[in-house]
Amino acid sequence: MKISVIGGGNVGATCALMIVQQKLGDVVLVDIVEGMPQGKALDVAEAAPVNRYESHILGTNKYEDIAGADIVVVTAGLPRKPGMTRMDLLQKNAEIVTHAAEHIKKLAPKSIIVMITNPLDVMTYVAWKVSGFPKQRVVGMAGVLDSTRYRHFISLEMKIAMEDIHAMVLGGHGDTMVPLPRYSTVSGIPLTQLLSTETIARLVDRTRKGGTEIVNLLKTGSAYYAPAASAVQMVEAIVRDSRRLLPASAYLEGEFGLKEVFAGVPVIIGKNGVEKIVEIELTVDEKEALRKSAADVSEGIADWKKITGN
Ligand code: TXD
Repeated sequence: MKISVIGGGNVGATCALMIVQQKLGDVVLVDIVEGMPQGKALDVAEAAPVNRYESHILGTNKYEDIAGADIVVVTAGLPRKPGMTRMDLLQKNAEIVTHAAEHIKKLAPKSIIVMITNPLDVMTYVAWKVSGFPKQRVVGMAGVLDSTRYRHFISLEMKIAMEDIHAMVLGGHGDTMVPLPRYSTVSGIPLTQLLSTETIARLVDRTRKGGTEIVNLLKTGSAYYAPAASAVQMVEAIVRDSRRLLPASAYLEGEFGLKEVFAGVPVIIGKNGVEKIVEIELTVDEKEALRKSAADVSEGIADWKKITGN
């Protein structure tokens, strides 16, 4: 397997490290900053004798090196800077993602794209549109991260092993994400039977603000260990064709009553990318929350179309 990671910043470099550590394939790490991806790749390679992985890792400034990749993880983008509006960030990152997607289309036409760059669901749409790939081969990572954060908070609250906790967080990646306590379980027991409504609401709120909590602590930059681990879990599901059922951003054509938008929904991930969207039953409130969340994404997509005339 050849796995390319576009963007060698915090998330990209951590993804590259985790991919080789988990022996998922050879990695090509691309960034526009001269020397940086080369340096990080060499650093990761130098840990191989101690960590015992044999995968090859190449750091490069040339997109040409992604040729023939099976999977491309896109983390390239700018973080929001002071004074920058959401629209400014959308425009800048859409340019970067467009540039990446054009190269992916040309150089790795059979690959599966795993998007990470924010605003996630809109950028996944941009990558899908620009690459012209079938919808199954473009998927965004957010739900796994939101769910793993939620699982961590449940585990802390209940003092129960994390591996017994499963959680489902749907919707767009952002303040309007939709955690589903009814579908979150501890060894099969619904969370709603184990915790009070108030406690669940508190954990949901912390999950919703999980990204901001880390940003406020770090002062510069945003989270990257859990985001990278989440992206690599999706990469693993593709590489091993393990058909994991995970929440991820997928293109919707009527599922959950939503159309022409990417949003976080339960999907089965395997060697073809999104093998299936699993339509689960939602209450009226949950449906409305998902609709609202997807409406935010649609607005972002409309903004991008306006800017680019697409
Ligand atoms: O849940 C999620 N999807 C997210 C998303 C969780 C965490 C981070 N999330 C977003 O991922 C974040 O808001 C950013 O949009 C991306 C990457 O985050 P990261 O923390 O890795 O940002 P960095 O460290 O600034 O790295 C971005 C790199 C940087 O090294 C740039 O030089 C590079 O992207 N970059 C490029 N690489 C290749 N090609 C082009 N055109 C390019 N432009 C910038």
